[in-house]
Amino acid sequence: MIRPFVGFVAVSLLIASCAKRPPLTQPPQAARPFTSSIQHVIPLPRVVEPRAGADFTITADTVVVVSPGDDRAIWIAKYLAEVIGLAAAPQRPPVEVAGPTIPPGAISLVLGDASVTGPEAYELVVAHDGVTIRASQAAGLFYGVQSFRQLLPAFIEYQAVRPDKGRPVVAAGGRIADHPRFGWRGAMLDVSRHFMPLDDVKRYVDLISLYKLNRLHLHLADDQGWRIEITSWPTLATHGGSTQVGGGSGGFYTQAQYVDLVAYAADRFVTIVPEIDMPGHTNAALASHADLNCDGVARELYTGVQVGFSALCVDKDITYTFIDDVVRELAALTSGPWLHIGGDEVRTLTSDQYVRFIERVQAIVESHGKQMIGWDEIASAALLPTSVIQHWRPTSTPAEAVARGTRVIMSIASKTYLDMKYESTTAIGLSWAGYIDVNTAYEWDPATIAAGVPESALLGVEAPLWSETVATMRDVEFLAFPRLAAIAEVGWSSAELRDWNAFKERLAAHGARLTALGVNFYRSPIVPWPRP
Ligand code: TNX
Repeated sequence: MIRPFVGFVAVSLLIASCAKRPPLTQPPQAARPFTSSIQHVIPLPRVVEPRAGADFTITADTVVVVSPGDDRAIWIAKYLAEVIGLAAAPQRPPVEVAGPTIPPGAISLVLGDASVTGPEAYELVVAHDGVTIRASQAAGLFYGVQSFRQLLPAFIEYQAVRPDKGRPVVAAGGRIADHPRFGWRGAMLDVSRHFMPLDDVKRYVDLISLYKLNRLHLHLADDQGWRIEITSWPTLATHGGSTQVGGGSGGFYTQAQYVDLVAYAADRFVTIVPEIDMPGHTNAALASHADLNCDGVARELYTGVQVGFSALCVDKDITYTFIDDVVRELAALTSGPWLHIGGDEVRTLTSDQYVRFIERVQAIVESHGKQMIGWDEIASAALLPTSVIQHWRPTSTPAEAVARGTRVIMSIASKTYLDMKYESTTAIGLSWAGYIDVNTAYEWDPATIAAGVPESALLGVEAPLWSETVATMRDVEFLAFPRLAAIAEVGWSSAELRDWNAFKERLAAHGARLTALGVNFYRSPIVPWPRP
């Protein structure tokens, strides 16, 4: 009787050790808390009121009840049931559409509660006899669920958790009332320097949505790779996407995959913001189509890490035919209102050529119904009120454009660049904008960091992850976590409530959840992680 079981275990271990990302195993059986403190939610909510004796225990009888008539609310209820998984019972909690009375002991999701104002606001009440999450709009309901998730024990996040361990699954009692400071809370992933398979990008969406981030900006084209299929110019992806930094085989997303990603992210209240960098950072396009070069000669594919050497031929008509085709196709595939055109680090054009180019591209983007975003260099052009600057250079400020009414996404490199090393000995990452340990990513304010860019000019914050040194999802996770949790709090939480010493305690408590999620995070020595 014992032998087949041993064999099964051995085979399971073998499978686990061969898989790219090993399936997560049972958590260690050492004492694990059966709940998480309501004081430890990240990003920090506006109001947190712990209530002693109000803990709620999930049992085999627990149901998730949701307001009728809204597909998104029902989807969120199912998402919550999936998060709870098999931690408390042999089956996931069933999802029921609410009737006139809520059964006692239910987790109840109430959508359309006008008393909870704001598109992303929610109220969460955990009591001994039931849980209620209320919001006026679906995004708020989703964020209420994400906060509730953090009140449950970290072990629910293990994929392999089974109910036969007899562990109670308890949500910490109390009340949270919450809404974000900024509407734009973003992460950027550079899939050009190193290509990231679709499933990795989806995992990133899952992880960022835990922290209530709501934008994923994808850097889809740069010198080293073109990563999105464009049916009217197919060679861009098949040739321009065929390599990456260091000479690997690269890759690209088909339009069907990209549409799937846009929908996957939208379910999690994350808007995909596609970027095609131009007129510089275009070697992959210049290598794919000879016509795009002023001399009519296709460039070689590039696998190094220099910047600033490439530019589209801005005086040729075909350049604008190309841009119109790319923008038209990408706009049609993208549900969100924004399209990012890069515009950074152009070193081979005159400023006149550059400005004329940006203004022409801006008109193309608008003609396809999208709003243009560009890196802060685009501030030298005449921008429409709908266009947005992404501010990244620590030594400059877009104050003049702000004075003319342009709005800004704050991505100042010295605070938000997730590709900077944590400290000098960090194995991967760059350091041109400095070392960024978790406290540096946390202790700054977006509304005072750049002269002449007040809170009223800010859409919000975004943390870019450039991938010159980032080859795998494990690398992505190592550089993003836990700094992205810090940036998420900068974007969501009220400035008056934020405090590094309190945050590092919450983050330390959060380590068990990252571990359970299988995240390869950096155990920064300045965070008091509990001893394993
Ligand atoms: C600057 S930030 C760049 C990128 C690099 C990054 C590396 C920006 C708009 N341009 O091309 O990948 O530095 O940190």
